[in-house]
Amino acid sequence: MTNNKKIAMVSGVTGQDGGYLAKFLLQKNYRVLGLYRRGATDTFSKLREHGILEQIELLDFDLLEFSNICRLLKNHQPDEFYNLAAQSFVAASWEEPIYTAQADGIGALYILEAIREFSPKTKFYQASTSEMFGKVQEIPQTETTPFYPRSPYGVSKLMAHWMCINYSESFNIFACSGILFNHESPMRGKEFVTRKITCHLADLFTGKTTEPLELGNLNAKRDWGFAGDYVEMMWKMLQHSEPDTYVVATGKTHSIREFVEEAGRHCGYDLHWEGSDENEKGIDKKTGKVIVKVNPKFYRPAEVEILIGSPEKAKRVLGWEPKTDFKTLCQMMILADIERAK
Ligand code: G4F
Repeated sequence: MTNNKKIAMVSGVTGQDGGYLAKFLLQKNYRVLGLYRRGATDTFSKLREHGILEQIELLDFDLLEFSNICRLLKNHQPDEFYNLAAQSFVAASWEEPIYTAQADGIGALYILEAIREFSPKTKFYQASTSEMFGKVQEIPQTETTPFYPRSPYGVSKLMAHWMCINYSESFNIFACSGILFNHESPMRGKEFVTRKITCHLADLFTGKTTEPLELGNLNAKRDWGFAGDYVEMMWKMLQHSEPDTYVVATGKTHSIREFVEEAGRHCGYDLHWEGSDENEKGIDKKTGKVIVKVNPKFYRPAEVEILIGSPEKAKRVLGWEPKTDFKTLCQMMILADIERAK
């Protein structure tokens, strides 16, 4: 019975996390209202690939349009609102700092205000990020680690994170913040480093290109998990008795270099590294071919050198654990891109 179904609103439904979360919620028998920004490129391809496009009710949404957000909350009174919409590419946030602050900081505040005014029973999930830890103050990072964001993106997300806590304490709104560490999948956008790597290696492997893969900082380390595992935590947070903040991570960290090596293995490459800094190259031992080279164009004005999160609270309080390890994730992504390249 449609009427008895819980209603979930998912902003950013056309993105990587939006697709996995919408699929998860449909399996839980929710009515999913998918909010998307008209004119976004590549709009519905991920939802189509998940096979759920027809099951989602799509609604126009813009993080910068307060009147639109108010109307949506007023008209639909959702049980749950998952705010996954954002300018999510860290590197772009130095080029578009003001837009990033408006979308990622003020946008979340608009939703909280609309909830406060028109739909106070709506439970709210905010997609916070390990980028808020930036220049990390302790290892591993937990819910109590002090923040030190290193990009306009990280600073903007930190504003939204604190607004969540503030609205929860001030107005009794059920607002949770999930501090998600990097999470990837075959649906990841190609601007992010993991998918950039697997797409390019798949093109090399299938002969679609002969050009080496160009990357920036190979030494940065990330705690990479699988997006499909992480969306379950978003939902679990909103089912708990109290709103709270949770780190969502695997507790393991790997460098960009290691990701390239691991994905490369599935293409038959055995990489060794020559040179240093911008002269470094990843060369296939068998053929002598240059597979990877560094291009300083991809360096960032301020780098987050290492991220590693502790999922201890997520396990202790909500019984959640990541299921997919680093090697399985690399394999899943490279095999999917080889298939697509063929
Ligand atoms: O894949 P990335 O672009 O992800 P980043 O910056 O860590 O951000 C992602 O994770 C955050 C959670 O921590 C999210 F909040 C955020 O929305 C996004 O999903 O870059 C990862 C690392 C960086 O250190 C970067 O400098 O890879 C390094 N890198 C090296 N070469 C590169 C490249 N990154 C990209 N995108 N492209 C390169 O060529």
